[in-house]
Amino acid sequence: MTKLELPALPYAYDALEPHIGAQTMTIHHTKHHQAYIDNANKALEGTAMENMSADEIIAGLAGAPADKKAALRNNVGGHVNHSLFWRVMGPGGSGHPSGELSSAIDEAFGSFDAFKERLEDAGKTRFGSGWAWLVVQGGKLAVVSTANQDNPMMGQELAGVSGTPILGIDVWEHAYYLNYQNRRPDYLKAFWNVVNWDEVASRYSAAK
Ligand code: MN3
Repeated sequence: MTKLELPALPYAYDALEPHIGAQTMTIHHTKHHQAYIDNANKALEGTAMENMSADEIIAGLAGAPADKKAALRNNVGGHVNHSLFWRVMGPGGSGHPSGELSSAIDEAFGSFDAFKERLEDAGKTRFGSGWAWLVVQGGKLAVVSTANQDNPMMGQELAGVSGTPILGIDVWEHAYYLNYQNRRPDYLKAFWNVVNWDEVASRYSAAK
């Protein structure tokens, strides 16, 4: 059977300072993400989904056993979401997209600044816990948000939105509380300092 495993963080825990602190990154990666993985592996045990990839599992939740569906949705969702989140961040980013991703953002949203405002709004207006996403939908870019650990790849019926995420912002309090307390908008503004645009661009090329 396949077991889901915690992916190594591609940079040091303090690499995103001062925007996201080392303590937040350490707890988020080794405790929160690990807990999703442990619970996902428990829920997968003995099911026909054991040998599927995490992406396949969340895209195929409709076919999951009824008594496992909620656990798989929350925990494989949490694993997929955080696996993307660590990769689309990094130290020393350029601060802005380039090439065909930059043109696609201008085309979809009018300008890079207008896009940033849209994604920040999606994060601010997500009540409670969830994610703000930049997704590719039918070859075009869109901004959406999901509740809890839902992912646009789960599809319209479950997640309320669809698409392939290429950038995601975790707006659960555990992602920002130690640095920003209740000030989610400040965290969202600071997030732009840690985006790895090369990674987002390569995900865009693969998804479009
Ligand atoms: Mn999280």
